[in-house]
Amino acid sequence: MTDLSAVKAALTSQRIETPSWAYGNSGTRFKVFAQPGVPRDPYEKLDDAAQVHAVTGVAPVVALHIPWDRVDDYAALAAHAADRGLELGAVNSNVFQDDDYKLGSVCHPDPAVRRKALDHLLECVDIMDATGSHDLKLWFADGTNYPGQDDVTGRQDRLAEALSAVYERLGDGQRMLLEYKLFEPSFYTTDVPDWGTAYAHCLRLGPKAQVVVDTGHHAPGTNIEFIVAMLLREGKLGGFDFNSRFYADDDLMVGAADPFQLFRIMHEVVKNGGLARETGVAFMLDQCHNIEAKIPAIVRSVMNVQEATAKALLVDIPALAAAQRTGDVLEANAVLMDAYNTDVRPLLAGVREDMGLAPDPMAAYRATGWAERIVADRVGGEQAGWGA
Ligand code: LRH
Ligand code: MN
Ligand code: MN
Repeated sequence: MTDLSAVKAALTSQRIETPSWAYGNSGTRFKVFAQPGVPRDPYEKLDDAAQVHAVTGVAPVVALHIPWDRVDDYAALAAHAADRGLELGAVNSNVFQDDDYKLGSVCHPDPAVRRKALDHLLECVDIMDATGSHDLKLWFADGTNYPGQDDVTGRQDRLAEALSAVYERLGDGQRMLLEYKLFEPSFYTTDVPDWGTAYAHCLRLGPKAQVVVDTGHHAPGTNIEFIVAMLLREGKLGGFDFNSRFYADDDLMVGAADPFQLFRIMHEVVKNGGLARETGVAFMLDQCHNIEAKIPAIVRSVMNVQEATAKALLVDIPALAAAQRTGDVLEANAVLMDAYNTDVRPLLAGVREDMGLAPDPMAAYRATGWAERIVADRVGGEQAGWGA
């Protein structure tokens, strides 16, 4: 038997972090389809994020990406967020969009390029000081395309040197989250390709360094929930970049391609205590809405994470443990599937009503008229987007 009031309390206090770049234009390398009404600057991205939080009640944190969200006054940006009931979350560094980084950033063979990349990472910590952000998210496009192109372990040494310089710069209550990715843009070696490499670096660095699991960054068929369980067990799961994929790093809406996988991941999180705020696991989205309307897509994504979380909370853990103890394979599997097959939408509608919200966030957003207003108001100027 599951304690429904505890389930509801957990769902009410969950915090999902939305990415500033999901509100702007994005596309593939073939075409960016511009959408009318998208934000023209980071302030307007926060205005849109506030709409997502207003109808879901669980998305009060917004991640930044520097330099896409470069502003003159980061304290003013944080104040703009606070005025809207939001806070600024992870600062994502960007050492992948400069000509100098053709052969890498912190792993580049040229010390001058490495210095430039490190200076950017340190600048991101300065920004965290100004915004009150706790997390620095590091993803490196570094790697090689051809066997023999560079020294594999030499690059690891350069990476370790840069990471430790950043680690030393972190203040109290700040941490660095290291994200891995199997391939792309590098096609032969990637310097942080998997959780083992990220974990090895974080372990050497210390407790303020943790691993980020971007669900789109694995080989097809990888058992992501096993990675999640292992990292949680070692106290090294910093958070997620949630999205879904059919092929590679597709950045589609989380829970759209494989809701069962999302449930399995959330089951490991819930079962191993990762939902508790104190563990610091950050539930971030990292998505691009290339062809669908952006704000409703983010609302839908938040709802998908909530649904997977609710199902995971409904797993009858004592019954599962009993079946596991007695080796009752079919019963153990049935307990898990019972939770997964529960329609949790009425439960979540009730949770929202208890929070003073409308039961259906998609309808609530449509009723605000915000979508029409931004199309009318945001004319002129450069529209912000991935890489802009
Ligand atoms: C890399 C990545 C990383 C970047 C983001 C825009 O593929 O997942 O998190 O910062 O995309
Ligand atoms: Mn990511
Ligand atoms: Mn990615």
